[in-house]
Parts: sequence; structure tokens; C-alpha cells
Amino acid sequence: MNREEMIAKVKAEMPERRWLHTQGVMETAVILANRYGEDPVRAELAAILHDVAKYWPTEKMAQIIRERALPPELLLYDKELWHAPVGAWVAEHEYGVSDQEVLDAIRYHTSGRRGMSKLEKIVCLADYMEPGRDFPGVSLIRELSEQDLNQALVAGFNSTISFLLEKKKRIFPLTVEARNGLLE
Ligand code: DGI
Ligand code: FE
Ligand code: FE
Repeated sequence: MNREEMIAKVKAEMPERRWLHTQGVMETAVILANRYGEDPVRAELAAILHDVAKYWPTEKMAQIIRERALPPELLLYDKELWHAPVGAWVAEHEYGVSDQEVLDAIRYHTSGRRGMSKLEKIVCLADYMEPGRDFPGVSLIRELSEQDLNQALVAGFNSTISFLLEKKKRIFPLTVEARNGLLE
């Protein structure tokens, strides 16, 4: 599947506002890849597909997690986490992506994990700070992203963790580990 076919198929999977967000993540991921010495083509590919499963019905995501042996503990945490590993599965099996690092950038774009690759960090950070994002702390994340990929990403996880604490939600352990790893 070429880039244009992929874009058309992804666009058809989501409402207009989510496609605008995806385009913002694509642009931002390319900028960050060029800034931090990563391949902009792979960063853009992961960005195109990162939210491909965002609008799948909950039950369909749960089914993929169970049947395709994705980490079952995901089912104990917020459903918002599920579209990332399911998206990686869709990218591989419905879009023919075979680059494991691109698939991992999709897989970990929401939760993060300890020892993230540069590509994973770029996609996760681009998702936090694309131009359409507006939440408390986003301007600090954008500022930090000019100088320090790790510190910018820590600021991103800080805002998610604060949000989850405020909502009295559970925190997926990989997010805590991702943040700890970046601070070591
Ligand atoms: O898919 P997007 O909206 O573009 O962004 P995302 O993939 O980063 O999803 C973020 C949502 O996931 C956000 O509303 C917080 C929620 N979430 C729930 N539990 C966790 C979590 N995010 C992280 N990083 N860790 C969690 O434990
Ligand atoms: Fe997402
Ligand atoms: Fe996103």
C-alpha cells in the first residue's frame, strides 16, 4: 500500500477532527525527527497510523487483545489505552506495515514504556503537542521540545498522570515506568 492509499484508508476510519489531529501529529513528528536525528519517513508512517483504531467499538478492541495475545492486563485499565496496541496490530495486518520499530511506535504511543526508542518518543511527544492540542501544560511541552526530547516527554507524562490522579483513575504501570526511565 502506498502513502496516498494508506492516508485515504485511515481518513475513512475516523471523524474529520481526528483526521486533523492525525495530520498535526504527522507534521510534528516529521519536525521532531529532523530535529533529533530520526528518519522522518518512518516517523510520519507511525503518525499516520497511530490512532487508526481509535474509533473501533470497545468490544472489537477487547476481542483483538484477547485473540491476538496482546497484554491481557490492558483490559484492567482505561479503555483509552487499548487503541494503541490494537492499532499496531491493524497497521501490521491491514496496512502491511512490517517495520517493527514503526509498529512499536504505534503500540506504545499512549502508554509509553521504559527504554522507549527515539522513534517511539517522537511519536508519543508529537501526539501530545501537535498544533491542535490545547490542555494545561501544552505550551511548556512545546517549549521543552525545542531543546530536550526526554524532558518534553516527561512533561507530557506528568500532565497525563496528573489528569488521571484528578479523575481518580488507575495508572497503567508502563506509563509510570516510562516516566521513571526518562528521569534516571
Ligand atoms: O489518542 P489520543 O487522544 O490522540 O491520545 P493518546 O493515545 O495519548 O490517549 C490519551 C488518553 O489515554 C488520555 O485521555 C489519557 C488516557 N489514559 C488512560 N489511562 C492512561 C492513559 N494514558 C496514559 N499514558 N497512561 C494511562 O495509564
Ligand atoms: Fe492515541
Ligand atoms: Fe493521537
